[in-house]
Amino acid sequence: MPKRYLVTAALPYSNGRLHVGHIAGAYVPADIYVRYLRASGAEVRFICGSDDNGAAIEISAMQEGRSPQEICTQFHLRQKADFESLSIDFDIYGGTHQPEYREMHEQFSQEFFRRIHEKGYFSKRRTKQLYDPVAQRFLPDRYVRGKCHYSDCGAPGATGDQCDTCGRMIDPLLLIEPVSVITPGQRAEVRETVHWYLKLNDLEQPLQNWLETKRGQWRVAPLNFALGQIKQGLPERAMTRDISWGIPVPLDDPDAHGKVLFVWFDAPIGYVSFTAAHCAKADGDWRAYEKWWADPETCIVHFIGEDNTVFHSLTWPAMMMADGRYQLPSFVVVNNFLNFRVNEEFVKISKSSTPADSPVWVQEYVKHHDADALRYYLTAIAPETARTAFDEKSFAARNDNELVAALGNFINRGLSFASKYLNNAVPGSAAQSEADREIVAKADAALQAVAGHIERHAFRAALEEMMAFARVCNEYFGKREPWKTRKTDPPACEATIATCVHLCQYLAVMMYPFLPNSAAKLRRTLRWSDGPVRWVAPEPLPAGHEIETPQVLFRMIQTREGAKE
Ligand code: B3M
Ligand code: ZN
Repeated sequence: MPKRYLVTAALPYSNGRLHVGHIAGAYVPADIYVRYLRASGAEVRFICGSDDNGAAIEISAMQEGRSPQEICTQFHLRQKADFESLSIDFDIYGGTHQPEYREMHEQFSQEFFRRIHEKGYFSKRRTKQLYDPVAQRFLPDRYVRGKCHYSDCGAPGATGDQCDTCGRMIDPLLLIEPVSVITPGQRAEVRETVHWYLKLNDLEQPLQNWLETKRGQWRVAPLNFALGQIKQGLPERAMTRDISWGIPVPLDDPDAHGKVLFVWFDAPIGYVSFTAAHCAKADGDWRAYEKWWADPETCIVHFIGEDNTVFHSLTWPAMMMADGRYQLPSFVVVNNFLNFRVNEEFVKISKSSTPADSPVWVQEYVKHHDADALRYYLTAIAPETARTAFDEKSFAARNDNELVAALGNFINRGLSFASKYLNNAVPGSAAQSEADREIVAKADAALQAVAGHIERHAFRAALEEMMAFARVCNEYFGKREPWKTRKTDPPACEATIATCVHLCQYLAVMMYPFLPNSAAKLRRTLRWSDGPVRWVAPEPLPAGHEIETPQVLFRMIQTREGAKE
C-alpha cells in the first residue's frame, strides 16, 4: 500500500446547485474511498473546492445581472453546505476565486503558466476566433453554441469547448451554425486575436507511454478514450482567453494584456493550491504541499465525471509533464453521467428542465430523507461503466427492501433481543458452536472482500458484498432461532446473541465508508465508539458489556411517503 494518498474530487463550477448526478459522479465514491483508506490506517488528504473562474460563471452572472464574484461566492457556500449535508467530508473546500484562497491560487496558476512558457511548451499564435459583433466581445468556450462538428456525432447544443454528447473537445471554428450565447440568435463572426497554445502534440508520446502503464488499473472505457484521442493526434489547445473573469496571464507581453488563463488551465491547479492552503492551516507551512505533490510515495487519485475525462487524462497530465515538478496522477477514476428517470424516459438533470423542488437537487433531497439513504442508492446504481438513472420509485424500493429489510433488520433483531431478554448486555459466548464460528469467519472474509473492491475503485461491488453478508447474517439468525433456544438451550441462545453483537461490530466497520452516519449510530448503540473506525476484524465486546436500547437505523420511505397523504 502507498505511504499516503491525495484524493481529489472534481471542482464544481460555482454557478448552480448540486444534484444527485454530481454526487454520484465524483463525490460519494471519493468519500467512500477516503473513509476506507483512513480506516485502514493510510495518511490521506481529501481535496475539493469550487471552480470559480471562466466563462460559465461569467455567463451566469451576466444572465442574472450580478457580478461574477457574487454568483460564485453564493454557490460556493451553497455547494459546500450541500456536501456537508451528505457527510462528504473534505479536508479542505477551497475556491479558485474565493477571498480566502484566491491569492494562493493565482500564484500557483501563474507560476505554472510561466514555467510551461519558459520550457517552450506554449506557442503564441495569432488566430481566428468567434466574435459577437453586437456585444462586441469574443466568444470562447460556453459563449457559443452550435452543432458538434464530428461527422459521426453532429449533436446540437455543443459548446465552444466540448460536446457533451460524444465527449470530445470542440474546435469552435468548426462548430456548425455557431450562435452567441450573449445575444440571442446572433450568428458568431470570425475575428483575429492572439493566444498561447499548449503544445499537446509535443507530449503525445510521453502521454501515451504513461497511459499504457495504466492498463488493467484504470477503468477500460476512459483509458481507451484517452489513448484513442492520442491516436487521432492531439491538437494544440489555447490556454488563454479573451474574457475578464479569471486569472491574468502573467507575461510581460503587450499581447497578453487583458487576457486571462483558460479556466481548464487554472482549475486542476486548484487541487495543488488548495492542498497548499490546507497545509498552511493544518501544518502552519504551505510548502508542506510538496510532500503531497512531489513525493513519489504519494498516490494521487482524481475522481471525476465522464465530461472531464479529456482534461484529467490528457491536458492536466500534459501540463504537469511540461511543468516537471509534480507526480502525475496514479488514478483517474471516471464515472458516467447519472440521468433522471421521469416516467419511462431518462432525462438529463438541469436547471432549465428539472423542477426546482425535485429531490434530485441535494438541497431539496435532504429536506425529506437521510443522507445515508442517498449514499446507499447512488452507490448501488453507481454509473461506473455506463450511464444509469436516478428513479424515485427504485430509490424508495431499494431503501425499504435492502437497507431496511436486510441490513437494518438483522442489526435490529440481534440488538433488540439482547435489549429485551438479556438486560441490554452482551451475553457470554462460552457455548459458541460451529455455526457461530462459521459466520464470524464469513465476516472476516466479507471485510476483506469489501476492502479489495474499494481498493480497486469497484464501489458498487463493494456495497453488494456488504449487503450479501448482511443477508447471510439474517439467515444465520433465522437458523439459530434464539427465540426458541431462549427456553430450550439458554447457553446456545446467549452464544447466538453474543455472535450477533460481534457481527454488528463487523457491520459497523463495513458500513462506515458507505453509510457513515448509520455506522456512527450503530457504534453508539453498541457503546463502541471510542476512537476512529479501524478496518480490522473487531475484538468482540466482552460479556457483560452494556449496550443501548437500539433505535431504528434506517427509515422506510414508502410508508413515510404514504403517511403524508
Ligand atoms: N468545473 C467541470 C464540472 O464542474 C469542472 C471540473 C473542474 S475539475 C478541475 O463538471
Ligand atoms: Zn459530439
